[in-house]
Amino acid sequence: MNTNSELYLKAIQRMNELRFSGEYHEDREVLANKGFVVSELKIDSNLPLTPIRTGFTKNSEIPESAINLLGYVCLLGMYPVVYQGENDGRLIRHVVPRVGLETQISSYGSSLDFYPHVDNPDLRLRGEVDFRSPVPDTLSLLCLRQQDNVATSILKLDDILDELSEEEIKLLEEAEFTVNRPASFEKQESIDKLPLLFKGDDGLYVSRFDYHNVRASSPKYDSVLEKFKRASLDPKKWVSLYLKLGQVVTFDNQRTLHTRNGFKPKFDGNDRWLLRVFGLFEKCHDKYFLDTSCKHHLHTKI
Ligand SMILES: O=C(O)CCC(=O)C(=O)O
Ligand SMILES: [Fe+2]
Repeated sequence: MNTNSELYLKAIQRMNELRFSGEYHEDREVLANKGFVVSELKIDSNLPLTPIRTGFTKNSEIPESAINLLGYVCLLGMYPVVYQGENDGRLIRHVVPRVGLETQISSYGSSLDFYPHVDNPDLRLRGEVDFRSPVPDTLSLLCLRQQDNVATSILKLDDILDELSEEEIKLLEEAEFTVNRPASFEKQESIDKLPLLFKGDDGLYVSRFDYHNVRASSPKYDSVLEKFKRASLDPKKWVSLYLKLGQVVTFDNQRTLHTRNGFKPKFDGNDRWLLRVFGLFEKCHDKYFLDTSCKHHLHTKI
């Protein structure tokens, strides 16, 4: 059995223990209503040093944290996944400042602001119909170590759309935008002719906005994209979370945007360290898995 499947089995067991603790009863509803939810999980008391060079620590070195996070994601009703070309196929991503990647705009970067974005925005949004794998429905970030003044901020998509006219929203629904694959992917590619917004059958919008990685295909769409970008930087729309040790935030990746401000890494092994897991509201069809040996690893063909 591969590492992801082993971890998932343990997580399912842990999910039941967490459920019967009664602590997390309302979390699923809060996530659905607010777009994000913050909770607390038990983490390992003896943590190894933050992996600033490799960006990787074995699950066996952080067993409580890894299993509690996965168990909690399952408790929220999510199916954990990872994407081809990212994170070596492992479900848990270590969000740490890595030596040499200070200026990278990714979960391994540090010194630059990571502006509002949706993770993996080049894939298929909820409700869209095509062959691509689904954009993650949720992200969960569990804090193992924190540094002063580093916030993960969440913005609601609807708060941005409130500032746009109907005509402007229509322009963003047209397939006239190019999305670059984020820096965390091994291969840098881009995909053309995508809409930035999609309206679901429930009347709610989802987005693939990524401040650093989208551009308009022609000048006709430039000004609305600029307006969206400006609105996304309005601090009044941001809920800034200074996650404490053991706190976990889960947010709807398509109905919100998230950001992280720049910070100075210490590179002494006590640097900021979050664990990240992507979730889908439903397990997807086998055809999206890279191969049948791991039913968590999605292909990212575009
Ligand atoms: O470091 C954070 O708080 C967020 C990082 C992030 O955007 C990500 O890992 O997708
Ligand atoms: Fe992100």
